[in-house]
Amino acid sequence: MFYQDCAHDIDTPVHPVSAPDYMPIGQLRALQLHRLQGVVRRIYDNVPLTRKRMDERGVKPEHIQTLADIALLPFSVKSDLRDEYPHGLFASPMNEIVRFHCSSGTTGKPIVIGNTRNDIILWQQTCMRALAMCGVRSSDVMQVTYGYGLFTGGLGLHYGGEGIGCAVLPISGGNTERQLMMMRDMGVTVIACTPSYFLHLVDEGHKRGINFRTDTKLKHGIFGAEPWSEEMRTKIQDATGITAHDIYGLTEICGPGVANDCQYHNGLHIFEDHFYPEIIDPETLEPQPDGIAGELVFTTLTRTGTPMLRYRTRDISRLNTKACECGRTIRTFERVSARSDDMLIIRGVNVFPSQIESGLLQVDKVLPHYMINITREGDLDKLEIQVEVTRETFGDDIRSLEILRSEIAHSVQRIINISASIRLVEPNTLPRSEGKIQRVRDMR
Ligand code: DLL
Repeated sequence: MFYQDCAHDIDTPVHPVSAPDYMPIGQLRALQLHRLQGVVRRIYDNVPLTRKRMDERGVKPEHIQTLADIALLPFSVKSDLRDEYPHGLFASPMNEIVRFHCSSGTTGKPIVIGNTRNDIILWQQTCMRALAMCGVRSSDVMQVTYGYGLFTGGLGLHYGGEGIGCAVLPISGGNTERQLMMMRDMGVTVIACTPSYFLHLVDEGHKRGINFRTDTKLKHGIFGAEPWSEEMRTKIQDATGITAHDIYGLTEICGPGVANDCQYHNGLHIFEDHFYPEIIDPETLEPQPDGIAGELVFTTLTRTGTPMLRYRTRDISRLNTKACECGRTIRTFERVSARSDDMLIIRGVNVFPSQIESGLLQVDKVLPHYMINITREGDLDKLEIQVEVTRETFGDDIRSLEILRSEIAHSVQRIINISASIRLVEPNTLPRSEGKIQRVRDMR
C-alpha cells in the first residue's frame, strides 16, 4: 500500500492512512472489544503461562463481554518474557514468524519478540500513521538514524517511511561526520533519531559552520526511544527551525508507532485500535481513571506473533481527558518522562545496572564494588563507571593499569553495546550500605 499521490498537507485533516485516527468513538470501542475478545482467545489457546494465570483466576475468554472486563485479565511483565525465553509467549507457530526483534533484559539474555507477516504489515501501518501525523509526505527524504537490527527503531521507521512513499536513507546510528554530509547532500527533510543524538549532530554541525535553517532542508524530527522534555523540544526547534515530534513505543508492543504527537503537541495519540491503553497504580495495580498519573499498560489487540495482555511498561504517564484540536478521536497520554523501575536509558539504549555488573565482574582483579555515574556533556549522555580493583593492581606500572581499564571497558561494552569510561579506584573507596545499595548516580 503506497500513498505517493497524497497531496495533503499537515492542516488537511485526513491523510489516507490516518482514517482510523478519526473513527467515531462508538465504532472504535466496538472494534476494540471485538479485537480484545479475539486476542484473549488466541493467547488462551496458545500461551500456556497466560492460560494458567487465567485459569487460576477463574477467567475464561468468554468472560470478556465489555472493555471494562479487561481488568479481569492477568498482567504481563518483562520478566515473563525472560522466564519464557526465547519463544514461550509466542502465540503463532514458528512457520508463521517472519522476523524477531529483541530488547535487553535484566540478565545477559535479551527478550525476544516474534512477528508474523501480519504483525509486520500492521506495524508498518501504525508507523505510517505516526509519520503522517508529523506531516511526513511522499515528497520527503527521511534519514533514519535509529539503529537497524534487533532494535526496533531503524526498521520500524524505515518501513513506515517507505510505506508513506518517501525516500528513506537507512544510515543507522553513529558516524556524525557522514550523517551531516549526507543530510546536506541528499536534501534530507526528515530525520528520525533519538533527541539526544540529534542535539549532538546539531552541536557538531554548528562547530563546522552549518546553519541548519539555510544549509539543510530539514523540516521534521521524529524523536523518541528515550525520555525528553518540552524544554528540549524548544531547544531543538530554536536551534534548527524544524518541528520536533515525539514518537513512543517499546519492543514488547511492536517498537515505535504505538503513539505519536500531532502538530498541536497535546500529548501522544495512541493508535488504540491496535494498542489498548490503561493506566494503573503501580503499587495496588488498580486501573486509574483518565487524568490520573500511573503506569502505562498496553494490550495488543491485533498482534499474532507475540501478543501481549495488559503489558506493564513501567513508564509513568496519564491519559488526557481533553480531546485534541486536531480532531482525532484516539486518546492521548502525557509524554513519558519517568519509569517506575531502574532501567537506565543511556544514549537511547536500555541498560540495566546488573548488565554492567556482569560485564565488570567477568574481568579478573575487579572487586564487586562499583558506582555508575551518568552525566550529560553538551547534549550527549556520558557513562562513567568507578570500580574497585585489587590493591596489588595499583603496584603495577601505568601501562598495565591502562590495559586493565581497557579490558574492563570492552567487557562492559560487549554486554551493553555502548562505551563507558572506566575509573579504577582503590578497595574500600566507594560507599557501602547496610540496606539497599545505591549504585547509580544519574546526574542528567
Ligand atoms: O525504544 C522503541 C522506539 C524506537 C521508540 C524508536 C521510539 C523511537 P525499547 O528499546 O524497547 O523500544 O525501549 C522502550 O523506551 O518503555 C520508554 O521507557 C522509552 N521510550 C521510548 N519512546 C519514548 C518516548 C524503543 N518518546 C522504552 N519518550 C519505553 C520517553 C520513551 N520514553
